[in-house]
Amino acid sequence: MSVYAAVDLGASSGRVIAVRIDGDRVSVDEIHRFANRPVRAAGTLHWDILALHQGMLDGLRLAGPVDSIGIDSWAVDYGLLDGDGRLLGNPVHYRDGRTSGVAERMTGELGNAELYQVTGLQFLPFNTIYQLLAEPLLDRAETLLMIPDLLTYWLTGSRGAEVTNASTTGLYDVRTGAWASGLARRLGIPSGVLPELRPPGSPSGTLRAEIAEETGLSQATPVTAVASHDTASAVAAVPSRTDRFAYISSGTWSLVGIELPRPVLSEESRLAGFSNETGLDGTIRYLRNVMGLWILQESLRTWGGADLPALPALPALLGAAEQAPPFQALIDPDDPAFLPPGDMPARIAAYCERTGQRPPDGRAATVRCVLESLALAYRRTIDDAVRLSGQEVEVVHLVGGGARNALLCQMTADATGLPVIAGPVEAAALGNALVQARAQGVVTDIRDLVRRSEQPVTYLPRGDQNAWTRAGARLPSR
Ligand code: LFR
Repeated sequence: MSVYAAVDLGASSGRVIAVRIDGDRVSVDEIHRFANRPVRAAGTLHWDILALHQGMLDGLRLAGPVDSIGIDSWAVDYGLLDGDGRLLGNPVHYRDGRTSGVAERMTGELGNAELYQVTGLQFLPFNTIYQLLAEPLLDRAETLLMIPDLLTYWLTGSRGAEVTNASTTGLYDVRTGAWASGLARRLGIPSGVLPELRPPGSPSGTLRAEIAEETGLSQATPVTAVASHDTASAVAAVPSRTDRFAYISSGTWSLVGIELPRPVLSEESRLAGFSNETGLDGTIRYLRNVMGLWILQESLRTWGGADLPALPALPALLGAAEQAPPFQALIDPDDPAFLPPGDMPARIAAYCERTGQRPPDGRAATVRCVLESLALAYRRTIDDAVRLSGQEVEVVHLVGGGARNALLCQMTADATGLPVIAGPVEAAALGNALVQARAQGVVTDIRDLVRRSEQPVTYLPRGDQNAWTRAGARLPSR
């Protein structure tokens, strides 16, 4: 039996998960979960990177001996190291306001169309490239490390840039699979700060002596570069039987798209807001960021008054939402008003007033509004992905925490008219661990193993398709 530690960092919590593989049997054990609480200091929203590092070390100690360790997290954010390898400043949260207006100012120097031709990334104000243009510490930096690469460096002393995460920076050339150094230079970003690229599956060193001591693990424990962008790990673990599938990686964000062998870099695709992110083994994750369960999480936080979502209240609310009348108020989840943290129920009400709708009356109606709107945004995104890529889709795989939300899964099946296969919930951690296992020769076909070891739930479309089509027409197209 082999054991892999998957460190999986999400927007509100981090986890260390032990994945055990014994032939066809795969077990997933959450060893340690710790809060990821962003900290606002002197007007800037930061990640508490030291708490994340410590949470990871605590989890590794609890996990005991493992065959390898891999780290994945959200994308786009980074730390800067000085010439002595010391962290310069605390990594800033992508939801911080420092990037507002940056992209607009930059467009004079380099058009969005030209940028898309190279990077294939949808315009998101928080992409690393825009953060770097607002970064006061850049000229003192020797090395830029994305969050999982920074934590890897702290574990092993080895520096590198894992490819799937590098592909979300806006400084990666999706056509050639190399850093877009020319583009970086033109923007005044010293390309020397960008470390050597590492494909998922490659070794990232072994533990520093001090880390081995603190965790009780052998110093020889290898750290493996996995698909370190959480979405890339999640898509790697989609248990598809066919190429004709769409995926929804549903957590704080919903990443909705298809997998392609080559990027789609057309002007139409850019205008529709699609990204070509790099996936495992050079695949392209052709997807759009849909604002996701974030709107629901922030609503729960507002109602609960707590710092973390009041999860115990969720099942009852979902039950009430199911009974609430359909298609009352609808929002466009991708409206920029929903990006920053804050009082989502108030923003939903404001959105409704702005668009001539009556705001949802009470919590159940608000939850129904969010879920129906999300299902419609999924439908819109899958339709666009099919149209722009020419790839047909016959099934939707919904993975990540959202796969637990039966109402959302059923609505997605109803809205898209396609079967929805929900699960695994732990897709990112599984993808993370199975890339490690493959690198050690323990696994050959990751998706095949997920298919044989997991029991996903299938939701078939029901109800009146035309009602969803009419409701979809109430949302703006992208
Ligand atoms: C999901 C995710 C998305 C990325 C967003 C910000 O956790 O990684 O793929 O666009 O977070 O980094």
